[in-house]
Amino acid sequence: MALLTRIRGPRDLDPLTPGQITALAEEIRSFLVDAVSKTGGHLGPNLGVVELTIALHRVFDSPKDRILFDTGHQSYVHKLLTGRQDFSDLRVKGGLSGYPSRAESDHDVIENSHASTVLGYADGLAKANEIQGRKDHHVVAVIGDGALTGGMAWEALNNIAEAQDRPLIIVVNDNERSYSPTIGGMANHLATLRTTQGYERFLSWGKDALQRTPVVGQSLFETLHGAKKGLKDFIAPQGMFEDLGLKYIGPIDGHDEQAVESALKRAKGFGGPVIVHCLTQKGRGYRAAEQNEEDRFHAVGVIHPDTGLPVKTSGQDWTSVFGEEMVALGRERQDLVAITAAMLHPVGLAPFAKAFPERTFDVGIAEQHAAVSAAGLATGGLHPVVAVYATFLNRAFDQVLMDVALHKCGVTFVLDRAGVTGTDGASHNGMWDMSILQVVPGLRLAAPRDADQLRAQLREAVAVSDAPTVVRYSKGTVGPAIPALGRVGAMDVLRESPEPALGGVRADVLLVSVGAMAATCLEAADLLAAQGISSTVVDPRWVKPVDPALPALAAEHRVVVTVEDNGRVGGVGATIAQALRDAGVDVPLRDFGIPQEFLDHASRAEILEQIGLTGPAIAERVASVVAKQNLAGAAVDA
Ligand SMILES: Cc1ncc(C[n+]2csc(CCOP(=O)(O)OP(=O)(O)O)c2C)c(N)n1
Repeated sequence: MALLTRIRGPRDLDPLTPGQITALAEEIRSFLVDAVSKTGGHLGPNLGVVELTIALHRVFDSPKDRILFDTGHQSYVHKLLTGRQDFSDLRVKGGLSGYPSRAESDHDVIENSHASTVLGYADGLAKANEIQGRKDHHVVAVIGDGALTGGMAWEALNNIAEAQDRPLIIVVNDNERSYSPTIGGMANHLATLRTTQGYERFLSWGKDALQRTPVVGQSLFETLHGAKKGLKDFIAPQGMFEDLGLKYIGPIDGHDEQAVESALKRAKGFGGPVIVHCLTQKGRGYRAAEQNEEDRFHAVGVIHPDTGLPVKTSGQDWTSVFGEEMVALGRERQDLVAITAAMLHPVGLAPFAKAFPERTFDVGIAEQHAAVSAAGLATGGLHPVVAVYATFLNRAFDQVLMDVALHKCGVTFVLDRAGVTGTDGASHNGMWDMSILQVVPGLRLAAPRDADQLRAQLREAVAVSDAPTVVRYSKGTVGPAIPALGRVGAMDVLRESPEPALGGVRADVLLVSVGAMAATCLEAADLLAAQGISSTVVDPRWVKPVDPALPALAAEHRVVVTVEDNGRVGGVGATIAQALRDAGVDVPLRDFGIPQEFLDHASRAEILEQIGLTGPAIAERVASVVAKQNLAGAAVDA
């Protein structure tokens, strides 16, 4: 790493010769493979942007010039060139974040890591430069072809194009893939066709692909086809961008550093909005990644660097339980369709897509569209299952509310990675869904505690045809099955306590466990029992609406405790507290959940420990509440 270790900041790149730059790129690639194979992380995307990032930092002067990365998973090379070369604790508590992080460096500007926002930020920053007279400051936004499928990117382009003399450089990092090949991404298709295909092939590709795919779709095909433009306009991508009012430079070989540099220099001098279209290869230079069909090692766990194979295999995960059950359901019900927002494999829909390709829709990184399109599918007589990561449903809140719920559409949303996910940091924790969805009239929300419940509740969810249903579960391996001992109302009883005498107390504590917190609640109950405190543990299964039997059951206990892997504000605990008040049940309630904070990256276990969502921490706090109750009771008796 003779060259890399000499790069302490971007300006150290300036004196390098072309030969040294090639050598540096090679060093960076072997550094990335070595480091990321030990920690896990976004290997493929970063291997693809090595030359591009070097060129960006040679041509622009960060942090004076703002270099922004959409999503931010491709910022490892940027980190290496801006003084951060200790990757030993990447994504580990206290170590480097897996995304840009403003706490880490002045060179990092945005860290939201939800896709397709970078052009919006860039628009705002460029306007700020203009208003404040910073003529020599540049704004450069790097966006992937995948992120370009998101509607927000196009809303921003529409605005950016309006100011012809406001400088803003958009670098399209076109590797033709999101995780899987980008579907409907016009930049990559048009670029491919510009270099390799002719007009006739474009037309036949257009008929075949555009009519069925998102973003570009039928109407764009017709516009292109029907507009009677010249051949050049059909096959040259600048037509489309320049029609929008954006200068287009490209396509550039994104692995030819010199070529990228010279394109960026032209763009820098242009003085208005300009697109630099770079063609790159995800996983470049690492065979295992280049050959990986599924996602080119978009994100890996710990792997053997020589083979790319995972170091450890874990038990069955929630995602695959869902994936298998979807195939079974698909066989039983012809009306079942599946929607993914560019994450077919990560959300477990690949087996369904294989079995029922005509009933699977990849809509691009377009969660809002996924929800509205699902409303349309439901209105048309089908039952859509929209599978997304919990945190990304945030973006489609209004569509869930107004388009699905208001229209009483039978759509099932399956939220993977709900709750604390940890290593991806604040933006990826799925801690919002059970709060924002509480406000949606008619919506029913299930939080399965184990694989059996996931299968059962998915079936119950897709049976609802007149309202949105949601099934949410955690990241990673499913724990062992936790059988129900009985039922109260529709709630599973996981730990029983004796039937009370009329008006009497059943047990000291009623623990209401949400989803995967069941094992934690049972552990807390055991620890409380060891201190002579009795408890009942129930799993409501469907946490919205509140089970009508819950207030009466609560009234048979001295303290009610709710435990959820979701933000405390407006979550299940808060909703149950309201239901108890409405029913006139005044039993004290303590709600355990995630504090409403942006949590720094760390493992799930470390975060749960830190926020007190463990059996011992819950037992300790509940014991002190019970002790206070005892004291209060004793005072009343005296
Ligand atoms: C709103 C939102 N939905 C989904 C994701 C998950 N996601 C992260 S990266 C990615 C693919 C990005 O593809 P592209 O922009 O082309 O970047 P590349 O990884 O190919 O460089 C997706 C779907 C996200 N970050 N944000």
